[in-house]
Amino acid sequence: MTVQQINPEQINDANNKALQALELDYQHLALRLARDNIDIETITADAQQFAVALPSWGLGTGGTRFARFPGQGEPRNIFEKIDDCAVVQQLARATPSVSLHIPWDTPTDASELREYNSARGLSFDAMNSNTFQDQVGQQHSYKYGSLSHSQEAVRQQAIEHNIEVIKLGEQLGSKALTVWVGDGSNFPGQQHFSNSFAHYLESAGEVYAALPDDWSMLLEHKMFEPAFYSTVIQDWGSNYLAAKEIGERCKCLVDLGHHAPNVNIEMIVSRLAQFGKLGGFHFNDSKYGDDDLDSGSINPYQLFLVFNELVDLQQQASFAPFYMLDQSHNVTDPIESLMYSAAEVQRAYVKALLVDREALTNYQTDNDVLMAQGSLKAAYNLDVEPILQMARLRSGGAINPIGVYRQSGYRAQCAKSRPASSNSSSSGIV
Ligand SMILES: [Mn+2]
Repeated sequence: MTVQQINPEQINDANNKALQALELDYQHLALRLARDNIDIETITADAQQFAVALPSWGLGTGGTRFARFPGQGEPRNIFEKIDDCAVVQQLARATPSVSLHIPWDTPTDASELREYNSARGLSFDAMNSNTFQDQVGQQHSYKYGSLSHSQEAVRQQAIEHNIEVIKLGEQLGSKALTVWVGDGSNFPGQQHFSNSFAHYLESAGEVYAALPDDWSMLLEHKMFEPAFYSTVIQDWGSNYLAAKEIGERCKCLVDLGHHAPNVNIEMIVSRLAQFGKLGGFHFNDSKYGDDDLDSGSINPYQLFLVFNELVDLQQQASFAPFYMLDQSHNVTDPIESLMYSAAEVQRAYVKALLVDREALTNYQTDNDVLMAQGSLKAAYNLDVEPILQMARLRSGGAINPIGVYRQSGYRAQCAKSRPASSNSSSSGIV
């Protein structure tokens, strides 16, 4: 029996009220798609299968390097974070797994945590290590880097941390390690570019050597921050070089916010995938830099274009990258943002499924530029909301997840059962 966070009767009542309108909208869309020889039932079934992992750190209110404004009833430990993830999944039905961040989420008993998670219908996605900040009692500081540090003892400590994360992940049923390091420099001359990259390759290679056979290692690049002059794994080029050097199951992870403004991310997706090195995705949105805004909130067309590449790849070969939301919810209720964002990512996926790929290929071959771009726009401009709603309904979720969530009073209940801790206004970036 799955532990239900929200009363199922409440979901049923709300769904029953919304059902008639949904059925009409769905029938209308089915007729519309049938004119293009698309079977709505196939698309809805695909939408039901779509999954994107939840970041454990996304359940608390985020912050910037200036301040954090705590929300009410924030989760205080990994079990409460899982409770909140279960609410997201129960209502929105696109997020069946949780990605942990170690040591933030280190459990005292791994099997207890695994059981708690699966009792709520969830599994564990990629594990995230953390060598971008110092932990209490740690012997060496990461102030000047971790896996790429100029001193061997620091590198060794960072390697050992990553190996511990793998071991914990094995106990939890995870199948991937995501490695992001903040290593870099703030001044010209501070760091020897090729030496630090060589150190990184050697250290990451040692972590890879400890990887179980059925695991993937995902390297995440980020253009800048916390280092503002140079970053060791700064771009997809450095990432690709590293992943290629380290081993076959070492792949690149693309975070939408980790590129320079206006960079063509969908082309990066295509390039990495073409050479078998696209391993995962962190979804979010941005206006200026690594803003960590909600997926699809600023540039939903870019999200669609990314999925256009992913669907194209999926249809050519077996291709199963790790998908995760990676957002910072500074001014919204994290549960609401995650439900909304999961649906936005799912929406981009569904729209990408509707692209007439045969026609697109022909337009490309004939250099019919207007119709080629028009065939993408035709899919993007369709309103697929009835498909998303029907997918949620059929998977046991809510037609209107945010409406049901607000009605349930879950947050108010948490505000009572989870009093704010004394340091809750401190801390910055999640
Ligand atoms: Mn990320």
